Amino acid sequence: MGTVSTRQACLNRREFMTRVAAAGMVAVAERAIGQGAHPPLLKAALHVDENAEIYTLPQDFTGLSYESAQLANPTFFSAANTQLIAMFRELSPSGVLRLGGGSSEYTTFSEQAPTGPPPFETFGPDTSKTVKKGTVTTSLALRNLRAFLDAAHWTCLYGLNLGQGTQGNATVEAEAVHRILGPRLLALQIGNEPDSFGHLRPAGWGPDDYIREWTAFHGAIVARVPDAKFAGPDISNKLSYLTAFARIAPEHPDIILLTGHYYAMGPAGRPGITLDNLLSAHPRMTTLQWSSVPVIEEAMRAARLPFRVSEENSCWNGGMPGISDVFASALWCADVMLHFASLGFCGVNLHGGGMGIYSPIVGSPAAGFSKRPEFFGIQFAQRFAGATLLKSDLLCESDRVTAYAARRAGRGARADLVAILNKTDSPVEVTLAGNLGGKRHWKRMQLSAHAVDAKSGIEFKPIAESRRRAPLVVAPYCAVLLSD
Ligand code: BDP
Repeated sequence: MGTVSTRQACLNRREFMTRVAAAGMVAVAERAIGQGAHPPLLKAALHVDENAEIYTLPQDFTGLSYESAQLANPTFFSAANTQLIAMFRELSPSGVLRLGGGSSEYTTFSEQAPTGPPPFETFGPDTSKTVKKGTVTTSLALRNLRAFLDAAHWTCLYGLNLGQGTQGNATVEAEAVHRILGPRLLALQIGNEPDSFGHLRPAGWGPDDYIREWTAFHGAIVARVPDAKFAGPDISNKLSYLTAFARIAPEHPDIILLTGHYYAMGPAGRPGITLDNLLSAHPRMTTLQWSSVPVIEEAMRAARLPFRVSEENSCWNGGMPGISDVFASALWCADVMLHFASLGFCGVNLHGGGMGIYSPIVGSPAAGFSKRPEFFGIQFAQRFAGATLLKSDLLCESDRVTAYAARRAGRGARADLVAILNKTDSPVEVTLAGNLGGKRHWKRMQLSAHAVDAKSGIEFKPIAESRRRAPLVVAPYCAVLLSD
């Protein structure tokens, strides 16, 4: 992993001119700053270095995350749930479904289906108030899950219960999951957020204790399922657990992936959980911090493994109404997914389910499903799956304007995919410098809504090409995708 090289610079006008001059983009600067600029119009200049590749996103970059408890209703993830399968496929032709979350510490596995109807039809994001006791996963649920994944062409990152489960039960479950999901199983995870086991373990329990427990579960599972593959540690925020896990990874070639969670803000209800914070360059994070990135990069190096954000969303404790379920969350989601890709992270799973406030898809088989704003943000970022991000410099007066450029496979040497995200309330005029500019004709798609706090009417769709050589203006609270 190299250092982060997609740079978004926040500059005042004078710094902007200096940087632009240093970058040999004086002509661009003259046009961008221009005569008679109106104060509300932000100016930006994008330069892409087509010789500097950052990272190629894998085809399974996009993912969703659901609570393990959802498996207690075996008809939810099943071939009969055709509407949900179609929505998964609209998001990605080959995504990753992660099952885990807080409820995974309360489920047990049984070959025998419990008598009576399932305890619920759907199970949304776990919060401290969720009743989650006694959920049972059966072989029937796993067979239905396999059919669901086959129909969606997705794979599964499957969480086992380390928090409160027994080694014996996890081993039986792992064997069934491995056998039934077959090639649809990407990896098993042992435990959800072990760094937050405070309520489940004695005081002083730490990373070494976690590694000891993990190693015991792992040993028992591979004794029964020698081909099993593993991911972890699925941490909430304490990096010492990631570092400890990365340290033992080389001893276990069956560990194929490092994982951790990210929530931009939280808990829901706390002061400071605002639209403004969500759209800021670096939302005040309560989980992984931006300063965590070097530690994650070091873990990737030590383990020689990729890192996936296996669970993420805008605000933990179930999400914040008016923030996690409005258009701003779509802009945030598209931006953070591409930002994580630019760090070389191999995928992102947006958490949700049920009627979850931050869930990209809500609903149930009986009532039908609908798309929430983040759905469209994911679709925006998904356009980069399989593409190679290139080093890009965006010079702009606001750090809430971001840009990513990539080259898609088999389409020549030039950057042919450019995203510009405007998370401000001003229009931004963007000058495409160097090879990006000139006479090239870009097809344009737009992620937009009638208002930043809109709950419906969110669109990600092609828009008519503007007049040739007209300046590229990205509307307030809007993201544009150019492809040629
Ligand atoms: C995470 C848990 C997940 C919750 C989420 C939240 O893994 O189960 O749904 O927090 O609080 O820590 O929204």
